[in-house]
Amino acid sequence: ESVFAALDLPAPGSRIEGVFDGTSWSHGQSTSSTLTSTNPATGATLATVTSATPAQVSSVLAAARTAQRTFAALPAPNRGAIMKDICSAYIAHKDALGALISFEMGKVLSEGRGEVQEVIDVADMAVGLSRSIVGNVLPSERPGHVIYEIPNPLGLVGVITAFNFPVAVHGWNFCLSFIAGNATVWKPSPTTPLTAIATTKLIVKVLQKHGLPGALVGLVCGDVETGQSLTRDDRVQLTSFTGSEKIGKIVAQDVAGRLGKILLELGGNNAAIVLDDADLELAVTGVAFAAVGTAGQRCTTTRRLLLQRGIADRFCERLVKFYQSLQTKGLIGDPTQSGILCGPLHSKAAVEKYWETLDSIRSSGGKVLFGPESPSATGLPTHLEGKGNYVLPAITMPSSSTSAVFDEEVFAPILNIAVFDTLDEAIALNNSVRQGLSSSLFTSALTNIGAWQGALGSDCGIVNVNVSTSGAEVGAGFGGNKATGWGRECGGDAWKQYCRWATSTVNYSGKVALAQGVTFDA
Ligand code: UN1
Repeated sequence: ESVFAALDLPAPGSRIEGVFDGTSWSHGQSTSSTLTSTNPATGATLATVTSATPAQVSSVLAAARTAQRTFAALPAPNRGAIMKDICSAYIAHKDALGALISFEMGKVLSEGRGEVQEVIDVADMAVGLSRSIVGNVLPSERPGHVIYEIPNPLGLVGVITAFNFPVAVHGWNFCLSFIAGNATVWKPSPTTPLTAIATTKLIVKVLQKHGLPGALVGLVCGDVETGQSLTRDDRVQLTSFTGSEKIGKIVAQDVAGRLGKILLELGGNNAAIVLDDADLELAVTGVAFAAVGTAGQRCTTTRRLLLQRGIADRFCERLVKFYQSLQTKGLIGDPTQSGILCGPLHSKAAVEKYWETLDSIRSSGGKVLFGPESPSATGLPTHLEGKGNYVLPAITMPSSSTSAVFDEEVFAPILNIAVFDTLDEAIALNNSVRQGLSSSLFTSALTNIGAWQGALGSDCGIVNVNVSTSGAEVGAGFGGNKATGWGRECGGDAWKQYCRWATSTVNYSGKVALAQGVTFDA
């Protein structure tokens, strides 16, 4: 209750409007279609939320477009000054918003707060960038000419986010897009609408304080129909989509069909490689955090563990011990209680997928090194039996390193192990899947690092050394290659995608001069 009140949300269990066009919530209409926000730890309904019809999406876009035209004229450093206040609003509400994420998504409290911190970091970076979104001045081959590359605002950015990072992924896009001079329209995951509503309200309050229209941050809660109304609309210049490969393909086709710009952040199927010479203690902790953290529901979760033969048995033993301690120390449980390391899965469907995956590993000749014996012997503490979407994190050894289970991203805490002999073999295994988001090499020999980072090394967007596949900071570009979608968000050059670049050649000479030595004299 107090978390809801701190975020200006009505009491738990209420019906809430999930459409915001800048002036009113729900645009004065009530739709019949609603979403349900459910607490994955208890199954309790947190809210029912109205979703946006295609007509409502269209009017939210129209309002955003009008608002953006005025906003674009505001100098970037002034946009940054507003972002500074938005950053302060995130800071002031870090605990409440972190707790709401924990209630609605199911991640543990420290990760919920960490997610808000990630937004604070990116907002902070955006404030700085607002004084340095830099263009280029290039030499012209023609005397008395100069070439400029100028970053202008793009216009409207559609941001479609997933349930697993219900605030951070929006923040990555919104903060950069905002200081670049754009309006955003956000379609959050249909299962985490409350977090999106609370976040939008926070931002709108700051905009209003500065006399800016709330329509700069439109919100359209909803499911597939709502999303497609956004992705198929020509007014949306850039569509940023985070989610599954399956839906990503549909979004990509919709956006390509109208020749729009797209930024895709799809599945990961991330491997950690541990070499014989690695610091095993460091590697065990790194692997365990990335495999069990967020109950295995990050795009960056370690799903494949590749062990060099010399340490394979020892490493498995240590890792199993760590997993056992989660059980014996009572670290699996209610995510909103402090000290818990592993909360429930977000949905019942994910729980089913978890059981199916363990079943298929066993029935294809693989072993479960740590995990439940069967759905009737879950290995969970008795107080969690039959409650929420809890599962015991599992470690498996599939029958072979080419087993089909290694090809798919299963959004659950299941870590599958393969053993290899040489680093080349490990890199080949790392690169053998469709996805290419994150990867880690644990080694103490400097000479291995070049092979890992270089031309014939890991083909992922994130290529870490002695650092987990998950838990990236915001300063560098974040994203993957291949079926992960090639997108880059957050730091690095990611901000450039939110700009409409103008290449402008200016002639100061008063004389006609053509490039490439072409003459055109009549
Ligand atoms: C995601 O799982 O969609 O690197 C994002 C990480 C976080 C972001 C994960 N900073 O694990």
